[in-house]
Amino acid sequence: MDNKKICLITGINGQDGSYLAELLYNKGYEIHGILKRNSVSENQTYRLNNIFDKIHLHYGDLSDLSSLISVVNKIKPHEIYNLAAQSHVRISFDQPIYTSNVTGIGTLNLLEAVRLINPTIKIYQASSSEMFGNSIDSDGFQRETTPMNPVSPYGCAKVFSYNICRNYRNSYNMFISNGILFNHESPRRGTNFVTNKVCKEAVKIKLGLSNELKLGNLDATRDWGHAKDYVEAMWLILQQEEPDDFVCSTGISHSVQELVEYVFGKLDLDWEQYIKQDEKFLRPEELHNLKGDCTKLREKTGWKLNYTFESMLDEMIDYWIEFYVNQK
Ligand code: NAP
Ligand code: F7E
Repeated sequence: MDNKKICLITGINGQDGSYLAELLYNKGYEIHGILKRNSVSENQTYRLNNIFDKIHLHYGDLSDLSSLISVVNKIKPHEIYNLAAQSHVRISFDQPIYTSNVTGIGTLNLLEAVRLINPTIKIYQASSSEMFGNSIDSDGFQRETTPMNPVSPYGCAKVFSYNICRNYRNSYNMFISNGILFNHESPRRGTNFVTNKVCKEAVKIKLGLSNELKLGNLDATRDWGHAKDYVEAMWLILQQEEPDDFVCSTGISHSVQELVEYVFGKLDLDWEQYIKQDEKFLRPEELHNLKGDCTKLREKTGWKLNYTFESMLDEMIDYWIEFYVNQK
């Protein structure tokens, strides 16, 4: 009999989904993922290039309950990692209803599919530090007990998902855990998120391919870690004896300006010559400061960081240098 663990990853072609698929493949899992239909299928799976022929992809969409029922019924997973979302905070102000339907109600669709088919399947829910909004404990950190006051449609949708997961866990005795992850980045990060936007555009300026970078708020601070470290936390969270909720963070925060200074400095560029402010990148309501305390995760699971803020950005800068130099 084949004892291979089977997992289903929603959002498998996203930043985190692709790293998680690689991690779980190396741990011996049979990997399945859902992919939503896109008119340009060529680019949709580029993050999965390393393992494309070793995984199983199924068409599915979090907003389509019937597709979730079909795939859960067909593959009979032991673990589901729900990473699919409209995950961009600024865009959630432009598309609040779509974001709520996918990032909020989409989670409920998945929970219902699992409850109806096999409620013993373990579920990881990709919760977010964006749920805290501007709540901060008196010591400057956010942790599992910090009140949630979201300041974006994305944050509101994630709070719904977080709460409905806890409600299903308590009501139906299901194994559902929330990872409350702070910002995490990598060369696979979408280039409309600030870290990869800054790395990509600074490299273009260095190579003479551009001469300015338009940004929004430089004063906000974030607790930035590397996605590779954070997918390890997702797996550890589902290996615990009991379902629970965990903050995952580095405990160190930097402002957007510090991020810019580091990246431009690394490339021997004077950032003040190139940065322009553009209102287009401001949010109607900003989340000002994020810094997480992940003591519970470290103590209960032994999770450790392998990357620093600097080594993560160095990897991202090197990725873009190689990308543009090879393209020339
Ligand atoms: P990402 O790169 O934006 O990936 C999102 C994934 O969801 C993509 O694979 C996307 O597919 C898929 N997706 C979007 N709408 C869908 C739908 N209706 N049905 C099925 N799939 C859909 O995000 P990420 O950075 O990997 O983050 C993973 C999860 O963690 C997300 O839920 C995000 O909100 C959450 N999170 C992220 C961070 C962070 O800092 N990265 C922090 C906390 C929480 P397409 O690309 O084909 O559209
Ligand atoms: O913005 C500021 C912006 O879009 C970070 C998502 O993964 O993490 C992510 O959400 C900060 C904000 O990430 C630009 O105002 C300045 O203060 O990279 P971001 P985010 O909004 O923190 C959380 C935890 C998630 O869960 C989300 O899914 O940078 N900023 N200028 C800018 N941001 C962007 N995108 N673009 C700018 O030009």
